[in-house]
Amino acid sequence: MPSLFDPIRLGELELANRVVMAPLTRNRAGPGQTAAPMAVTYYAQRASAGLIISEATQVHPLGQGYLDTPGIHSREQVESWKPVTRAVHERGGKIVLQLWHVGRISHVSLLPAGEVPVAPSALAAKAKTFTKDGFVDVSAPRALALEELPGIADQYRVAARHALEAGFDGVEVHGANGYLLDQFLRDGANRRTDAYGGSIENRARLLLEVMRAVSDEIGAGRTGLRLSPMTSFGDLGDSDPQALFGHVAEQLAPLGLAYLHLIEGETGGSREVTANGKPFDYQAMRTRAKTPWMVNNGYDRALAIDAVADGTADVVAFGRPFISNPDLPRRLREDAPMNALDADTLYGGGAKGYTDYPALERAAA
Ligand code: 8OZ
Repeated sequence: MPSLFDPIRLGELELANRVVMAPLTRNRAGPGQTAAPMAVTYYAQRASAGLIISEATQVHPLGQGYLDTPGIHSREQVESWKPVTRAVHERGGKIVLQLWHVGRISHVSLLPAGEVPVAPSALAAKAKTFTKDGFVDVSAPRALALEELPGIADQYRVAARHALEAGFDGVEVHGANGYLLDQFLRDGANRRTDAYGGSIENRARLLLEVMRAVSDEIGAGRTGLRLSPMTSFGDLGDSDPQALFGHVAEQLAPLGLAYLHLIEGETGGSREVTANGKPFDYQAMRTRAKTPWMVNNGYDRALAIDAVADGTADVVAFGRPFISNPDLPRRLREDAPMNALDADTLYGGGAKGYTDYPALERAAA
């Protein structure tokens, strides 16, 4: 039986174990939306993960939707990530960059002067974001013109190239949680009447073009994708997630991606969510994807060990447990006690709640 603590190969990515650090937004970027020096320590402390997925990182200035999140579009940003990837590699770890465009989940105060958020359709989400003035309603978006869409795929392509230049082992495209690519997928947010709206095939088109562009640029074996078929994040809604995500999986299969990363259920919430009265059948989607399978959302030690042992998943991503336990793989292996999470230091701030959670030796001393 495979074990959570066994090595595994996902495409071109060789993982020392199957405990993955999930992408975690921490809102601590430096000037110019660079990775701050503090991030070097933070990620290095977590290098014993089989794979680290970086915090969501915008591919373009219009892709930013919250205060102090890092980017990968400027030269300065590329340089700022190099010490991070070097420190993780020096400790034997692997790290991919999560590529993010928030679409309509943004506020004008976070965007270049005179710009408004972009979206498949000019429909505002009932959602809040965090700005320098605290939590505010997201701004009304404009619909992207058909002619702009090749440029969006190109933003991800360039960002993927930048990620490898910065020393990342690959990228994970953020297709989850109600951001731009998810907005295109769902009929609750996508009301377009062109080739990118309407049918499932049309709504999946932008995501698939992005995945082909990124795979073409850096290799599918270095490219993953995160999806959240059942989340209500971002006020999306979809009439038939099973059909939609089954189609996406089937279309991705020939690409040979490194992995698909599934948030099961409600992001950061219940794993038991239904659509049209039925739970989502993740294994049916997996059968069509024929791709290494990463699962996430509320996994504890027993659930993770069982999921890998019975083959339900190839690898398991942990979010909040990795914030408070930098040496999470060891703690899981030894069934050691976990540090408690400080919910007040998740978003923004300094070293407190970021780089000051102790590893096991120090906790025991
Ligand atoms: C928490 C706060 C802000 C953004 C996501 C990138 O949900 C995020 C995010 C999470 O995927």
